[in-house]
Amino acid sequence: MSGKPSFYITTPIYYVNDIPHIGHAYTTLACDYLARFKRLDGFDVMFLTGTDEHGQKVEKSAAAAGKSPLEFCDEVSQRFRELAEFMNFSNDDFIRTTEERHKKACQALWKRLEENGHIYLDKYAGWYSVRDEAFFGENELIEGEGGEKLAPTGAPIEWVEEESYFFRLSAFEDKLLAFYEELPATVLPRSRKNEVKSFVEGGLRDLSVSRTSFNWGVPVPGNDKHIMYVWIDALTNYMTAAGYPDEDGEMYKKFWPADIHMMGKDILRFHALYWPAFLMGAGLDPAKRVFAHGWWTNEGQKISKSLGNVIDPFQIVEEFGLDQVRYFLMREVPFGNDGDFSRHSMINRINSDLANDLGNLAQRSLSMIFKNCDGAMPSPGDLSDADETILAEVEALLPKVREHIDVQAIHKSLETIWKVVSNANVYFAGEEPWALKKTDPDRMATVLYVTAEVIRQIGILIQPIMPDSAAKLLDQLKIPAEERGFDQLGGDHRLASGTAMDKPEGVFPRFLDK
Ligand code: ME8
Repeated sequence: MSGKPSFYITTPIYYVNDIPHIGHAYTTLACDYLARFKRLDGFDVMFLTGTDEHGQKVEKSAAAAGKSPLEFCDEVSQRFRELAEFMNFSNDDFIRTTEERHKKACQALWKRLEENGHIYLDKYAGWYSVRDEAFFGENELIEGEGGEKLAPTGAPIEWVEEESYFFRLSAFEDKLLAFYEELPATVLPRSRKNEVKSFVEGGLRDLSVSRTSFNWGVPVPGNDKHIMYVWIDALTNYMTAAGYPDEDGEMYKKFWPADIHMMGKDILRFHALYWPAFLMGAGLDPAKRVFAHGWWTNEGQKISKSLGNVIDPFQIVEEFGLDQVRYFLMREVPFGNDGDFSRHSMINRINSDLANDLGNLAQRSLSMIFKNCDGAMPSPGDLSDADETILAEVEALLPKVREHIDVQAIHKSLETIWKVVSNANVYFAGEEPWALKKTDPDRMATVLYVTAEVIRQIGILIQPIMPDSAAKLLDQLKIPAEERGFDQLGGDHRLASGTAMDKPEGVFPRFLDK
């Protein structure tokens, strides 16, 4: 293992009762962006995603498809793996809760909770929603159109009465409230933290953590009539992948506690409340941060299978291009807020930020170098104030971008970079290198060199969001693979003059709507 600092980031593990859609792609993309950023910034990164394969919901979906649960899980889990490859996600591991390593971790955690006196056997009588895989109190229910009782999410519920193990969640109120205040930002965005805090302050009831009415799950150690509640099983995946229960192992020592659990706001309570309580109960450290991002709608409507408006990530990438979709999803909506997917805004982003701003700047300056500087990177003469200013701006980017990354303000990290792209366009247009060609070729060479150097640094900085396009830009500038890390940013690593260039090709085409 290297002596680099570590960074462990996780996505939720997705249910296999549904094929992947834009919402799943969004969460994993956000993690991919952060993971790639950290790797380039010198961290030893572990980025985990995977599938949540146990529970009643999956068992029912498999039966409806006429398949055995495992057969069904194999197929859908594979679709999530394909999505990860297709979207160029750089996950280091892909976990499935049906794996043996995971069963081992779940049972070890359970035993620890039991040994520590946090689990007891009793009887559960109450409401359960299979769709949410969650229990609800009478006071949380809402009324459906026909007057029927529904879960707060609108999901149908059933009355459950069975013997069940319970986790003493009620004993963790004070510890949880202290934990939220212990680190500067255990739960982000801040509004979400307040939401979780008020829920805890309202009082916690013990949590039913086993079921006897179905089989598809991890058996409770010592009493295999009971299957573990699917959320205790699912949440443990984050530890399994870090090598738990081998607490002395290199992996565990390096990566636990995780730095960020990323998810949508729908499952915040499980991550910011149950999960830290389980871990505290087992005497283990909770993750340092839980980040709950917002919810995507489609052209203003809730995305749902029944409305038939589910956005297929495979299809939009086919249509708009991979890096274009990656950029749009991370740039369009303040990360943490809800967002709306519309073709109109997608096309706008592609054509303005990518084709016009960055694409044109790169294509125009590199073409001029190829045509007018003997096909090689020119040598700059003395730098003017305007040259120094734009170079200083690009060289000051990393700490600013890093600050946004540290609080997962993903949109701001991109906005900050694009502000410099936009200023570089103003610089380029103002210097008019095409006019200097005749009047002052040396000055033209300097302007082109400075612009190319700005593009080099922008190219390095945008690798996390658009890995393929950034690689094309850096290839055109002849930057070797080992000189693309963030340690190459700044004034000490400027472009070597005299390097032979190829005829550049546009990296960001305009999107022409049919
Ligand atoms: O909840 N907008 O799995 P899941 C944004 N297995 N994000 C969305 C979205 C939308 N419209 N729809 C889905 C589960 N997501 C459990 C998790 S973790 C230990 C167990 C994303 O397949 C978002 O990240 O229902 C949300 O939290 C997740 O998919 C839910 O995935």
